[in-house]
Amino acid sequence: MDNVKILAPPVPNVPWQERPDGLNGVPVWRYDENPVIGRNPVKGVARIFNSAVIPYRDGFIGVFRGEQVNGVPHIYLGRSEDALHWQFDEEKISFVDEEGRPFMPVYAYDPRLVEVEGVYYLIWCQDFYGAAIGMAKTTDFETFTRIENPFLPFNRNAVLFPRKIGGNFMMLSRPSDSGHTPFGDIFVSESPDLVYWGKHRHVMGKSKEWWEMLKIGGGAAPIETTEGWLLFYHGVTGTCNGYVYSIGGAILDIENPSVVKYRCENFLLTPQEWYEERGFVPNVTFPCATIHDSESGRIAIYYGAADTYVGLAFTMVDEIVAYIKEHSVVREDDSEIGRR
Ligand code: BMA
Repeated sequence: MDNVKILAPPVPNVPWQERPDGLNGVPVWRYDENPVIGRNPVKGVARIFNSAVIPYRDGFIGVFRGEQVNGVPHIYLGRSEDALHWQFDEEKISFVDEEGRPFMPVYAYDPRLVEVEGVYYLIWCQDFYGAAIGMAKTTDFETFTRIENPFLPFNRNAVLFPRKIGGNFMMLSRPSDSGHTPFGDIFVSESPDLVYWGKHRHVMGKSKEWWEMLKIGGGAAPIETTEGWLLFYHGVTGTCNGYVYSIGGAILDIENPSVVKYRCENFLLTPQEWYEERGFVPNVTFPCATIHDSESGRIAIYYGAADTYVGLAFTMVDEIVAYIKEHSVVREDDSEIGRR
């Protein structure tokens, strides 16, 4: 097996559980005490799911999609020593604009949390004449400064890369409609200053594989490895009873991430456990973050389950990269070699 390395700081306290016997060939396994976040996790919040966590100081911090008891989603801050047991603030995150005036989105969902050069960026979906991407930054998790919306509506799913490439910030996103979008490909855009975004390139589209033939969208922030950017994304299929969201894997070129080096034809995880198949929206596994340790190669994947819970799954960088490469099918329409 290739000796693949994660290129990121070590996180020795990454949550972890050894691989069980009896996997179906895919080197991804669930935490056996899933879900890690259950219903009614904090006063006024009925469900937490599709949420992002990151190492912070001696422990972990995260931004959580909390579905309030009035049904409207907002972002809540949570802290944890072990990334398994979380304490949430009762108040949703309130933002300020760049002049210091209060800003509260009408709604906010599917947050991501990515550190670039010591600044933590939140990216989420909010209202801007329909669903669009919102962004904010913080350095202390006390003041959250909203910055410009990066993209025009409609777009409901965006993920920042954890470092600049060629001097620019890079962001994956999935242009869409304002509803339950029955289409969608992943694009990448770049910006020198997080204000002006351009050089939009196609990364990859829905595929012929049945599990992702409706749409796809970026998931966790890409992990830099010696083989390229390891991306866990969501792939969606439509059935007679609704959408099914699985987790897919791809590896993008380090210097030009619009180029797909490998893309796994098989899903890496698909709804199977009760907390994935049963909930507010059945059959959803939706990755939003990983915690990964460059020393051991361990990767913990955080995913929303059935729009109701947060689940955790594990893999090893060398095993997952080998699996993606072994089962890779890159299509003509993937990468910037497609239409422009
Ligand atoms: C998508 C988003 C996600 C959600 C998924 C399944 O369009 O709204 O937040 O998990 O649908 O309901």
